[in-house]
Amino acid sequence: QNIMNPKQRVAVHAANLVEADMIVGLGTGSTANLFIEALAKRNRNEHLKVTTVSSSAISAVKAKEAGLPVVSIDSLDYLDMYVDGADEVTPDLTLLKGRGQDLVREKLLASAADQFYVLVDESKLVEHIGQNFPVPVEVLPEAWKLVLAQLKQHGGVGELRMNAAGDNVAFTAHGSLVLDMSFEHIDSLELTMLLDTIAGVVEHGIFSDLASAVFIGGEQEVEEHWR
Ligand code: DER
Repeated sequence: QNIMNPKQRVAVHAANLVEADMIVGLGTGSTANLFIEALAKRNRNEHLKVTTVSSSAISAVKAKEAGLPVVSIDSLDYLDMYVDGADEVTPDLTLLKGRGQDLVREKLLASAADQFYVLVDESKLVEHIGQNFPVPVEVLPEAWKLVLAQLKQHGGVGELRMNAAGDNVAFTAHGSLVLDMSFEHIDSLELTMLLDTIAGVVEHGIFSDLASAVFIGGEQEVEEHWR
C-alpha cells in the first residue's frame, strides 16, 4: 500500500462513504480530482453503479476519463452527495471557496445535495473567513464597477481577477467576472447577507451552513467534523 498524503487519504475516506446507486456531485480542484479517481476505482471494483454530476467542465472530463457516468445538472431534481475541497474552513464549518472554478455550480450542488462533504488538509483551517484568501465575488460583467463601489462603501478592497496569462480579466464558465475582495474584519454571516442582496452579484465564495461534514486529512488519519 503506497503511503497516501493527507489529500489522498481524505479523498479515499470520502469515496468509501459512497453507496450503490448514489447520485454523487463532483467538486473542482486538486482534492476533488483525487476523490474522482478514488470513486472511479471503487465504482469499477465494486460495481456501485453510481451516477455523477459535475461542478465544472474539467471535473466532468476527468470523471468520464476515469470511466464514471456523468449526467447534466438539468436532468436532476436530487443528489445524494456533493464532495468538494475548500480554501478555508472555520471552526463552525463555514467555508471559503472559489479560488478555482465557478462558484455558481459548486454552491448549487452543495446546497442541493442531501450530504455535502468537504475535503481539506490542515492548511485550510482558519479562525475566520478571509484570513488567508480574499472573498471571491462573481459578478455580471457590466456590473463590476457598480458592485465594487458598493463593496468599497462596506470597507472592501479588491480588484478583478486576471486570467492565468495575466493579460486579461478572467471570465468564469458563466461569462461572469470575479472580484477578489478583502475586508478589514469579516463577520461571515453579515457579509453573506450583504453579498446576497447586492444587485449584480451572481454568487460569492462564502458557504455558510452548507457543509454536512468536513474531513481533515492528516499524516496517519482523517478527522471528521460533523455539523
Ligand atoms: O474552487 C474551489 O472552491 C475549490 O474547492 C478549490 O479552491 C479548493 O481546491 P484544492 O482542493 O485544489 O485546494
